[in-house]
Amino acid sequence: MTGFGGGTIYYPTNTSQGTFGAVAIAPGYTASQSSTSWYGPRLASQGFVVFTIDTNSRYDQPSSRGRQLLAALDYLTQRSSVRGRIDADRLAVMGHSMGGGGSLEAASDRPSLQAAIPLTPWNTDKTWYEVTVPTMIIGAEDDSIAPVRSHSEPFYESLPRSLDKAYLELNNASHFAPNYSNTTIAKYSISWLKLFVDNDTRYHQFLCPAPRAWEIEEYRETCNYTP
Ligand code: 856
Repeated sequence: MTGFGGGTIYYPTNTSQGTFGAVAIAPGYTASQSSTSWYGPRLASQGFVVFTIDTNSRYDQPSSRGRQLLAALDYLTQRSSVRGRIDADRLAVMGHSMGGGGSLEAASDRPSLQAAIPLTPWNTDKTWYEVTVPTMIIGAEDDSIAPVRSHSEPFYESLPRSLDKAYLELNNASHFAPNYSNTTIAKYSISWLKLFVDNDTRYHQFLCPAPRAWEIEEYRETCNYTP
């Protein structure tokens, strides 16, 4: 293993459907892959190869977590035992907290990514004008570690207006909501991955126009996507 701390690969077992897109997911500060493990079966069951990673050190900062996400995708597509099941042109990143901050770093550094989904992201860098990767930021209303007013919201607003971007704020949820099986996170992150990694336009209807539901405190989107 080079460039990241290992991890677990979850993958669709059906090989008659061709190749699948893949997503690497980074944990937050001091956390391990166990904090993101629920995404493995949840996303793999929808047709994605999922790599929940550990970081080299539990104390790595977002910029390092971003580099590790990209190293994990390189391992996944070039050297892993499931590389033959993956379409290397259809890759995405996700991450929680400092790992979510890392997913923004990865999107900034590798524009060829097809999607990024930062989950209650934390970063000292508040400006992401340079990102060209379709990005859905998921914030939590009651987050006191990465408050949406100083993290998710400025991140979202700094992304280019021309970008396919969305901001979903979970109602009555804490910083740690993304660590536990969450139907709202699953529904919208799967829709984002389906639309931008698989180019499956059937999922556009779930993202635009803005959904209204009690579990969503706020939703912003550009709805720039045109099939
Ligand atoms: C838990 C990010 C000053 O920054 C912080 O206090 C801080 C704390 C936690 C996290 C994080 O990644 O939380 C996820 O594993 C920043």
